[in-house]
Amino acid sequence: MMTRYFSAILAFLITALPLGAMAQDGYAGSWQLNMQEPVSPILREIGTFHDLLLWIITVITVIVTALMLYACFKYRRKKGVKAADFAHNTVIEIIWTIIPIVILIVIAIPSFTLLYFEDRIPEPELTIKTTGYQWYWGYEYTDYDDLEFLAYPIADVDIDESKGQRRLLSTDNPVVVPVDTNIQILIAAADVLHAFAVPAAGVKKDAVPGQLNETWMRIEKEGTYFGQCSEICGAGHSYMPIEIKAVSKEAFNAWAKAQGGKLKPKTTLEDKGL
Ligand SMILES: [Cu+2]
Repeated sequence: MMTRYFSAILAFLITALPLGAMAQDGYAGSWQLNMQEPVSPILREIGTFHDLLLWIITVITVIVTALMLYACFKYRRKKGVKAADFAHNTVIEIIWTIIPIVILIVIAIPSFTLLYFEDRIPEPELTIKTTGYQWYWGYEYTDYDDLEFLAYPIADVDIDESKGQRRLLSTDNPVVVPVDTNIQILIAAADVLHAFAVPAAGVKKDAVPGQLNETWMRIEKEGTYFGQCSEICGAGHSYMPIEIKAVSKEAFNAWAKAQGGKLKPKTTLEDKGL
């Protein structure tokens, strides 16, 4: 029974690992094991932190397994050998307290740095407010007058894969954003908890009714990036995808104009006499 279980895992790893290299841009490929290709600084930092943790956990697992195997064989019951009966060893107790503290500090410093890095961008160049509804997303480009829309998934029968559309991921109104721009994302919810998540940009934040959450992204590569609501929010939870189209700044301006979006005059504190 156990052998069959382990050979199933082994078979999965052998098949999955080479295929894992077939990662696609903007969405998870079949059998993909690792994270998506980063297109925003946040996901790159998350990847670096993930690799650090992977090293730490691998080294700990190897050392502990080796130690256990060694102890099992070396101190197994043998004829004529009397077991030692001491119970304490001050030196070893100090060592196994200090080492975990050091490991936790090594993890905590980059972890908190990353949390604050993801939290907000000091000088956003564009702001998009997104609102989660049961079951679709609404978007407002708050720097513009009258640039807001709702985005619903495209029905299975209407999906055209030749146009790059993907089932349960493509929407009728993709969120168009300019590349190389600091985009502040404000996240709200109108009814229940949702979560706004775009894996390729390393973005995932809860949408909470009565609260405005914030995160940011800076997409460095033109393309289409998909995400999904990531907080179980009811019967239609799997039908509220997020589709982001990153285009050049010129193409973005042309799109905003075509949508009827008029840029609001920027107001600074100085303009208000403060
Ligand atoms: Cu939702």
